[in-house]
Amino acid sequence: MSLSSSPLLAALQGHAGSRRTALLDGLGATSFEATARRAHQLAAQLRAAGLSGGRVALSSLPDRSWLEGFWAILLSGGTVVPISPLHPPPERAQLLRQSAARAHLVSAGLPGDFAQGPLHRLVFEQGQLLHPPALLASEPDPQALRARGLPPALLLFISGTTGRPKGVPLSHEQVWASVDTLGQAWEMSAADRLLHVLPLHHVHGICVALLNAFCAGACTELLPRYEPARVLESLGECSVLMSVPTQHKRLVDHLEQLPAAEQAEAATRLRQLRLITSGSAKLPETLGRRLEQLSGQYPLERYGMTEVGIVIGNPLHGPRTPGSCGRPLPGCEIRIVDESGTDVAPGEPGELWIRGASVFSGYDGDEAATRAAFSAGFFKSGDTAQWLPDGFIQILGRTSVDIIKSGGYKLSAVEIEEQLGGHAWVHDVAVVGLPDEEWGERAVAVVIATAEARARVESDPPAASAELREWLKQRVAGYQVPRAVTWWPELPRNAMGKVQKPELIRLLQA
Ligand code: MCA
Ligand code: AMP
Repeated sequence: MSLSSSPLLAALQGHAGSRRTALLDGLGATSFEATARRAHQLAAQLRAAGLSGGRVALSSLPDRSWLEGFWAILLSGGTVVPISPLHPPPERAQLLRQSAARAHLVSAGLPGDFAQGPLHRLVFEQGQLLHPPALLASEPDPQALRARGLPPALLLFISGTTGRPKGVPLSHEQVWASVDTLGQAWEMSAADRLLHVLPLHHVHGICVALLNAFCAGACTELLPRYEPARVLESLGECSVLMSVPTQHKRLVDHLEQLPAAEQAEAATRLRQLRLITSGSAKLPETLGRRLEQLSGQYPLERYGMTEVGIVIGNPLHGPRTPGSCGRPLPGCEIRIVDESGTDVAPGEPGELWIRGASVFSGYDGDEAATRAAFSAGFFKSGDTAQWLPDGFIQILGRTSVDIIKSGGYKLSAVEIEEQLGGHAWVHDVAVVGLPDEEWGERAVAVVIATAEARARVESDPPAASAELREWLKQRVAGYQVPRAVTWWPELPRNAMGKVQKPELIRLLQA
């Protein structure tokens, strides 16, 4: 595939002449035409710097610069590696190294010292590099570039069951398959306005929300952070809201405590939405019902993963099944299988397997992980599920106790344990997820202090916990920091010495 045959870039091109508003952010409105024009300008500068065909990291606040930078990297023939400002410097540096990006495109809206790291930093504003560099990378050979074909559109990082995040490359066709399937299933069109409240380093915020709306010619209103009052203010003019369950809960909690007249006014705004979706984590039925009470619709719950895009969804029209993430979307094949890989009967739990055009081809530079993730052409999700009547699917949980879903973010217990293990007070540590009304699951770290630190920890355990959390916050994004750190004399282990996490969870809940 070449640049000219990318369906994603065709969508950009298709809207390039449109003066309609593509994006509303803190700076006001910007059109599809301006977005495309600035992206082309910036792409020309990236090419001039020799970056065609390479991986380029992108960091921006959630505003027009993110979108312009994204399209510019694709137009220059490169791969976008979104690096979130939510990651503190050491984590950013690690992701940049692991991504093998050739440069770091940084919006001028970020602080001046942002991304002082291992890579060449290219600061940009309004489709222009502020200091266009001389050639950074050797001029790529056009013939070699053509022979290699188009590199992935996106490289995203996810936490797994090992101590290191995995890179998930997604090709132009894979991203497009996801965007197009959802665009059709949800009837996204130029008449829509999406209220965008999701971070821009995951499939949900990038593909399901932003690209879905943009490629359909819809307007997107980007909010810099999730504040229920601000969400309600913006709702009046919007037609679509996509959220994770934690955000729905915050909105409903906020609405329900408003005085009656204000609540009625806010509910009117919610009722103007033609579509409210929920995903990234299980939507508790009681929460769905509370939102339905206020908005007049049970949220459309759908299921996806970074590696596969969105592959299961409730219907746009017709009854949605509470507690279920829906039926396989068009073009997506789903199997639910037992340990031998045999399909289970409806009502029986098994592992969810996925095949389809949006499924990725393998982890970045990790053949062993890729081999382990596929079987008979299907991606093995690691989620336990069951078939319900009428072809609906219910997600029952994760097969690995080391994966925690907190507020829609996937957290790796192993990654957090490895980080905490680097603190001088930590002799041993286990991180687990406990059920939580606000976060779905909340991460809790159980720590055994070193002999040297024991007296200090025992004199004031809450202060020691706060200090450990603060220390970790300098190293990983705030959402990865366990909500609680508790100090124990020992961890439950089996005869082989392995920590018994189910037992630990039971003890923590007792
Ligand atoms: C923030 N904090 C969290 C989380 N988010 N802690 C645990 N889990 C979290 N998810 C921490 C903050 O660091 C802070 O810590 C404290 O909680 C309060 O933060 P607050 O300001 O209230 O939170 P926020 O910044 O408003 O964030 C809450 C959020 C956010 C908006 C719900 O978590 C979020 O954007 N979640 C969406 C994640 C997402 O898009 N996932 C998609 C991946 P302290 O008090 O210590 O300072 S899944 C995907 O892409 C697939 C394809 C799919 O199916 O969609
Ligand atoms: P991520 O790897 O961050 O893309 O997260 C993907 C994971 O989110 C899936 O493997 C599921 O565990 C979870 N997930 C996404 N949507 C849903 C849903 N509707 N119900 C339950 N879990 C979900």
